[in-house]
Parts: sequence; C-alpha cells; structure tokens
Amino acid sequence: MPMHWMRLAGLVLFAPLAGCANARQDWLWIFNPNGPLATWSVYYLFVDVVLLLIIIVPATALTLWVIFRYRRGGHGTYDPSFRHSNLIEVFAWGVPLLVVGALSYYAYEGAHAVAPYDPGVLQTNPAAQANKPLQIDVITTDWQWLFIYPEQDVALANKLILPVGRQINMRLTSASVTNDFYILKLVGQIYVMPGMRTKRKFLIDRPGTYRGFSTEFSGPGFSWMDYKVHVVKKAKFQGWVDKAQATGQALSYKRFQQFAEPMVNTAHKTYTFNHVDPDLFETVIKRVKSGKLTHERPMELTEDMGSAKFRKHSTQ
Ligand SMILES: [Cu+2]
Repeated sequence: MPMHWMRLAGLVLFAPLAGCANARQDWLWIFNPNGPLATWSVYYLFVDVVLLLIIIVPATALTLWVIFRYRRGGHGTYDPSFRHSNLIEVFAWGVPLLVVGALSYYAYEGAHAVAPYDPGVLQTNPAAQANKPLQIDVITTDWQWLFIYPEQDVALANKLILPVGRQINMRLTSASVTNDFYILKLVGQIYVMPGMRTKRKFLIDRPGTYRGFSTEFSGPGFSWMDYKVHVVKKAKFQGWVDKAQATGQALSYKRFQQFAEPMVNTAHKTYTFNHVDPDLFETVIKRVKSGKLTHERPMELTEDMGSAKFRKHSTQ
C-alpha cells in the first residue's frame, strides 16, 4: 500500500480517539484515571472491549476471507449441495454463548464494584476504611452548583474542595431541572433530579485540579455550568474550612432562594458561605416537590442572549 494511503488509513482509525482527549487538560484523559472508582471503571471498560473483540475480530476476518475465496475466479469450490457443518455450528453458537456468559459475569461484578451508592471497591480500600467519610450535600440550580459541608458548617458555590485519601459521601438534589454530576478522571456521572435525592460515594488518591461539569443540557447557562475541583492534602483542607468558617456569608433558606434565581455564571464566580441552615437540603427537596421554589422561567432567557434581561441574570 502506498505511503499516503497508509497515512490516511491511520488518520481515520485514530480520529474517533480525539473524543477521549481534552485540550485543556491531558491527552487521552480517560486512560489516566485517579482514585479507585475511576480506575475500576476503566478496567471494566477494557474487559468489555476485549471480550467483544473475541467476536468482532474473527467475524470480520472470516467475512473478508469468504469474499476473497469465493469471488469469481477465486480458489473456493462451488458446492450447491452443502447443507450443514457441525464445526460451524459449534463456533457460531459456542463462542457467543461463552462471551455473553463472561460479559454477564463481569457486568454483575462491575455493577457492585463501582455502584454509586455503595461501591464495593471502597469497602476493601484501606484509605477509605482508615478515616471517617466526609459528608457533602450537593444542590444544583439554574445554573450553579452548591456544595454544602454539613459537619464543617460551610458551603462553597461553583467550586469543590476535597481532601485527598478520604472517602466522600455525597447526597445530591436539584432545585431546577435534571442535571448530571460528573468529574473528569475522578468519578462517573450520576443524575441529579429535582425533588429527589441520589447518592454518590468516592475517593481520590492524589492531589490535583480537576474539572467537574453537568453532562445534561439544561438551558442558556449550561455552557458555564462547570467548576474546578481542587483535591488537597488534609492540612490545606482544614485551612480552607477554618477560613470559610471565619469569613463566609450565612446561608439561610431565604438566602438560598436568591441564589437559586436563574443565573448565567459566565465569570465562573465562586461564593463561600458559613452558618448553613442544617435542614437546607431537605427543605429544598420538599419545596421543589410542592412547587414552592418558584422563580422566573429560565428558558425565556434563551430567546435573546444579548438582552438586558439576560444580562440581569448573568454575573458578568
Ligand atoms: Cu441519557
């Protein structure tokens, strides 16, 4: 094959991999997970791909072989009386049965290993067992993220600070539409729905800065609805907590209602709160269920993103 055809073929083969890269961070981030949950998710991804290749590779090769051998002028013998081959039956039924069996086994095992509510990989993780888990309550709005640390009595909006090597137990709900919690390289996605509570447990091994965002389109503020995740050492985390307790603004339900007004956070503005209403999370769920956390209809903002109304609902 001439060189330029080889190059073209290579380009076409690798093009789909571009979806695995993130220009602002590192190349092929999906293969560079951090923490037991992300690592095991990638492991099960590999297991599934390898098991499926057991069928895909021979089936593709045999198809090409048959086309080549039985073409006009090929070496195959014409046999119109051919009806049955035990060998073909054994392979055509046996291999898929074995592969589906193995896939079922790994699907069952993997579903328990990385289950969002209670991942099996954390039950045997020494770091997860050594420290008391950190509780974080997450509330999404149109279009901001609120992270409440109930035990520390502080909250942080549009930024998440996590201690390294400590299990995180999250409760999540939405004060607006369905959003989706997902941090690249750390933890897989989980839906965050209005009037409902979901849970997510995870742990991160190494300090670093990561990118969290919603993977569920939610209107005009969606593009700015991402946040930085800082994974820091224990002392630095405590330092941040102390500072937040001393300097933040109080977060009552009334203050939250203001916060929950549609806001396009184009400048990725962060807010620190302290004295957080201990029932805030539960109250938001109840109010959303009874339709009492009402505000302006956010989709109307989409109609003219240059309008004064849109600018009123934007931090920029
Ligand atoms: Cu979907």
